[in-house]
This record gives sequence, C-alpha cells and structure tokens, in this order.
Amino acid sequence: MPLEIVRNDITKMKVDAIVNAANESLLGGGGVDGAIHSAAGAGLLAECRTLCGCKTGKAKITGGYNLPAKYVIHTVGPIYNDGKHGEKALLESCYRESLALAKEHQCETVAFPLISSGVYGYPKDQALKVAIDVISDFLLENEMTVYIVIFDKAAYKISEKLFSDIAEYIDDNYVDEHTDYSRERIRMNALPQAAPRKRRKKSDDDFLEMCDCKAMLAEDDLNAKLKQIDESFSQMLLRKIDEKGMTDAECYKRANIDRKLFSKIRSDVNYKPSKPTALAFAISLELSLAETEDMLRKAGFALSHSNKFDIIIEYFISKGNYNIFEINEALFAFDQSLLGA
Ligand code: AR6
Repeated sequence: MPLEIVRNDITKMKVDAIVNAANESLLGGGGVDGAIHSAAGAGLLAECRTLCGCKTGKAKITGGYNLPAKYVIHTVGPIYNDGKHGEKALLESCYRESLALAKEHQCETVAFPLISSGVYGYPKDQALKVAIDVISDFLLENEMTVYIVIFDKAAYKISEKLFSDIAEYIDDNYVDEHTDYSRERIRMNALPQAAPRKRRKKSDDDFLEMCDCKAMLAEDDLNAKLKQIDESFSQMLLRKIDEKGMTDAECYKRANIDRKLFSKIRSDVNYKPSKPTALAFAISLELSLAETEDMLRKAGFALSHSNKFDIIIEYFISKGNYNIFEINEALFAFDQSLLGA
C-alpha cells in the first residue's frame, strides 16, 4: 500500500529512510529526535555537525548508522503559535522537501513521524491532515511506499466532529448479525406473492410489431444485464475505469494500491481480491453504494451492518467523500483494518 498509517516506534522501522523531526541546530534534542540519535549512535551526531543546521521547512539527509534504515532525513517543523503565522505552509514544505530528498536518493520506502505534533505543539489532527494531503499528492506522481508512524494511540486523533459523526452513524446502523437475519426473514415473509400474469390477446399488426421491438430491446437489455452478471471483478474494474475516463494509474493510485497488485488483477480475469482491496477500487472509482455492492459481489463479498468496517465505508460513500486517506484515517481511529492492498 503506497501510504500506510502504522503504530510503531520509528527507530524500529525497516525502511530506506526515516524522517526525523529535528530542530534548526540538527544537533539532537528530545522526542523522536532524541530517540533517533540514541538508536543511531554517535556517528549520526558527528555527521549532523558537518551539516551546519537546517532552516525550518527544509530537510537534510544523513546515513542511518545503527538504525535499520539506510538514511535519516532531518527536517525542521514549525513551532505552532496560533496557526496564523504560516505554520501550515512550513509543515507542508517539511513533507515535500523530505520526499524530494528521499526520491533523489532512490528510496522506495520512507517513514515519517507526525512532524511538529509533539514539543512544537501543532494540533495532532491538523498535523496528520497536512501529512496525509502532501504525501498523497506526492504519491499520485511517484512510486514509493510511505508510512506515517504514530507512536502512541493517544497521540492519534481524527477531528472530534468526524469521530462523533462516525460513532453516531455506527450507532444508528450497527445491528447484531442475528437481528439482521431475523429482520430479513420477517421482511421476506411479509412480501405479497406476485399474481400470475394474464396473457394478452394481440390483434393489430402495428401493435405486434411494436411488441416485437420492445421484446428485442428488452432482450438486448437482458443480454447486457446477463453479461454484467457474468462479468468478473477484474472485467468490471476495467470497464468502470473506462466509463469514468480514468487511466489505470490514476485508478490504482487513488485506491492506494501498488502497481504490481493492479497488474496482477488486470492480467488475471478471475482474480479475487481481498475485501479491503475491492473496496479501495470502489472508492477510487467513486462508485455509488449500489455499484459498490455490485463490485464487492464480484469478489465474493457484501457490505454488512454487523461490521463496523463496512458501516464506516458506507458512511463515507453516503457523504460522497471518496478520499481514501481520510477514510483510512477514520478506520484507523476506530481500530479497523485499512483500505488498500
Ligand atoms: N517514533 C515515532 N514517533 C515518535 C517517537 C518515536 N520513537 N517519539 C515521539 N514520537 P516531537 P516536534 C512522536 O516532540 O513536535 C525535539 O526536541 C510524538 O508523539 O519529537 O517536531 C527536536 O529536537 C509526536 O507525535 O517533535 C525539536 O527541538 C511526534 O513524534 C522538537 O523536539 C513529534 O514530536 C521538535 O518538535
């Protein structure tokens, strides 16, 4: 998955580069900076001394020394004042500059902490949003796997309004599986039986012709529908990409799916993806709820109200919010698995 939010200690990440939330001196400090320096060893500080500091919003790169990562990218986040002193632009610049350095050094995997969200006081939900926005923009144009590393659960919070809206939606829609089935049974039994159709006598030629035409049209329609029933997940996906006028790359990037997995699905007509992967494509294609259900069925799944993950997805689709990174943020906050590969 090109962008993943994970809970971990960044010094343990086995990636090409980890990013350090440093200060302008680049000579170490507390928080994640302190943790990185103590895990990397004295060699890191010695190399940092040669860099002559770093301006806020900029980034510099060093070796990883005793860390599992090959490089450390040091960036200096803004100190949060009141949000009206260019903090956001500076924080965005930290992510952009760090990603540019990672790309320049051919890094395929990079891990970021939530820059500025500790000692520097940037509100965590806003800091996370900046991180997600800049990284996802970058990933639309570049092949890389980027991790946002959240250190402690308490440090991670989506906006309270979004959290309570989703919680309310779950509350309203979450039904125990058994209740669901019994309701369904009652509903089915209550349905009136269809009355048998009477045959109509056709006398007039025109009328007959018209009926033939209608029958042919209905047959065409039926054939089209039958074709779609027979359509596999992969065929439906490719059809929808064409219908939406998207390129393959646009689709898999917006789905947060890596290119290799997409090629596999493309070349294997009977490929059955996992549920999060199928849903990621539905979100990327901005399918309606009914179309999403259809796409899921092709992969052998269904949306259910006995499952928080499904309700959260339904919440976002019903709001017309197809931003996969925001959806993943919310899934993460509710301890659910994330969309994508
Ligand atoms: N792994 C991942 N994330 C971590 C770790 C870790 N091991 N430790 C802390 N965090 P901060 P800042 C999270 O204060 O706000 C230093 O003294 C932490 O929970 O490290 O940019 C520098 O020298 C928080 O969400 O960085 C500067 O003087 C995030 O990392 C100043 O702090 C950033 O918190 C920079 O402040």
